[in-house]
Amino acid sequence: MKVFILNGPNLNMLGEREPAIYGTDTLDDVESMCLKRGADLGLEVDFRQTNDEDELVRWLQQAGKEVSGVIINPAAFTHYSLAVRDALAATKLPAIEVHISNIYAREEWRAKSVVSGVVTAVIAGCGTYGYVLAIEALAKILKGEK
Ligand code: CA2
Repeated sequence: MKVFILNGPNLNMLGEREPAIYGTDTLDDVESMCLKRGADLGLEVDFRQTNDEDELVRWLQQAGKEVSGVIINPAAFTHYSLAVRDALAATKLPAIEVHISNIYAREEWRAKSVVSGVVTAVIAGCGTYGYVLAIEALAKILKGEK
C-alpha cells in the first residue's frame, strides 16, 4: 500500500535554523525515518516537500487517484490555505495532519488550522517523531484497526 507524506513551505530548512522550536533533524533525516518505519509496517512511503501551494494542491489531487492515505504537514498553509483544505477533503482518503511544534502553545494565529476539520487525526508537538506516530496511526487505520 502506498502513502504520501507531504510537507509545505520552508520545511526544507529543517535542522538549519530554529532548533529550539523544530529540533535538529533535517528533512532528509525525517524522510529516512519515515521510509524505514513505513517499510516495517508494509507501507510504501513517497515523501515530498514543496514551497509552492499550486504544487501541493496538484499532489493532493494525484493522491486521490494513486495512494491509500496521506500524512501532511502543511506548514504555514495550515493557517490559511482553503485550497489545500479543499484538495485534501476531495481525496476522501484517511489523512493525518502533523506539526513538529505544538501549534496551540505558540502565537495565537498558529492555533487555527483550516485543515484540521477535514483530516482523520492531528499530531502536534511531538517533534519530528510525530511523523513516525502518524505512519503508525495511518497503518492501523488502513488495516481497519482504528
Ligand atoms: O510545527 C510545525 O510543523 C509547523 O507546521 C511548521 C511551520 C509553521 O508555519 C507552522 O505554524 C507549524 C513552519 C515550517 C518552517 O520550518 C522551518 C524550519 C526550520 C527553520 C525555519 C523554518
